[in-house]
Amino acid sequence: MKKIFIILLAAGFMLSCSQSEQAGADSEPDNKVAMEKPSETKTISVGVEGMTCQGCVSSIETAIAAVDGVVDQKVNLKSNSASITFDPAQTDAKKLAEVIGDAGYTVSVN
Ligand SMILES: [Cu+2]
Repeated sequence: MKKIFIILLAAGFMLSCSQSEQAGADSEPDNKVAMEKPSETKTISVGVEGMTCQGCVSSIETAIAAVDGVVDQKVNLKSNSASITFDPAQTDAKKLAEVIGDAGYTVSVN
């Protein structure tokens, strides 16, 4: 347990070093706020009917990826399902189901 604490201390020290180096290096605009990952994400699993090939998977993936707040997704052709991780502050299951529906597939909530 002591060992872990020391490693954490060392890591924290290195982190603060690199941060101060960066701050002194230049004055580029700070885009960190926009790049920040949501603090809380939600993962849903839905059934998707109508997929027949990998092309269908790609169309659904593209449609889902275009939705603001989507962090991760897995569309599975074999199990006719999709697992989507998103920021609940930016989107919700209803919106995602709509997007999949608009792409031409039928969503059934598991
Ligand atoms: Cu297809």
